Amino acid sequence: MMPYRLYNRVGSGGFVVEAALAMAKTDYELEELDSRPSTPLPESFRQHNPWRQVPTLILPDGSTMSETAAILIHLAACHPDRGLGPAPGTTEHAQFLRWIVFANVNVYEAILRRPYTERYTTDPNGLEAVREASTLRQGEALSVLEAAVEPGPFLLGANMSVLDVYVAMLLTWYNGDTAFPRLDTLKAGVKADATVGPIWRRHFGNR
Ligand SMILES: N[C@@H](CCC(=O)N[C@@H](CS)C(=O)NCC(=O)O)C(=O)O
Repeated sequence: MMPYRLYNRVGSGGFVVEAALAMAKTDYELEELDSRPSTPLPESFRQHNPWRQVPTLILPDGSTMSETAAILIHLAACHPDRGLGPAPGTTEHAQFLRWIVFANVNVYEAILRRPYTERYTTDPNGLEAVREASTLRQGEALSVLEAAVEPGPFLLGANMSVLDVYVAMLLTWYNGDTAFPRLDTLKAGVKADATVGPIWRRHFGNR
């Protein structure tokens, strides 16, 4: 079996997949693309992912996975004793799935409308309005996650899972001015984690 191979670039969404691989204590290799966050990837990247996005993960059997939420759920299932997420079939797992998908389709997607605005309108005069709506929608979705941190400090309670690492990353990218004190506490817990903290700092510094 080959090690996992993760295609990403520093400061991009593959951070959370790298963190999950480290939490799984499994072998992995990083393929870091020479590309700035918030810009399209080189056309040649389509050979790895037809949607031309990172994270893209090559599994030990040589098959390819993309889509952050799917990758996180898969890694948690493959490494059940490493604390990536709760056991399938439990109430906690239902919430784990719920919030990972929510973060992906509502928060991550809203964030993307800002750097990639031209994908969301054909009106050259409408770009700024799309960006403003993006920030509002990010805030609305993060408010739902903020309320879901109950009793905390993490989304599923006392134990940090890859869901929290994902939400902390998305919170860091939020560019609005709404305060999310519970999510700030969650993020502080993620950054303080002995395994995830160093990876965080390599991607996001002190943010
Ligand atoms: N739905 C995808 C979104 C991934 C995504 O948007 N990745 C960004 C980097 S954070 C990217 O590859 N952007 C280049 C592009 O979309 O052209 C996921 O959840 O993994």
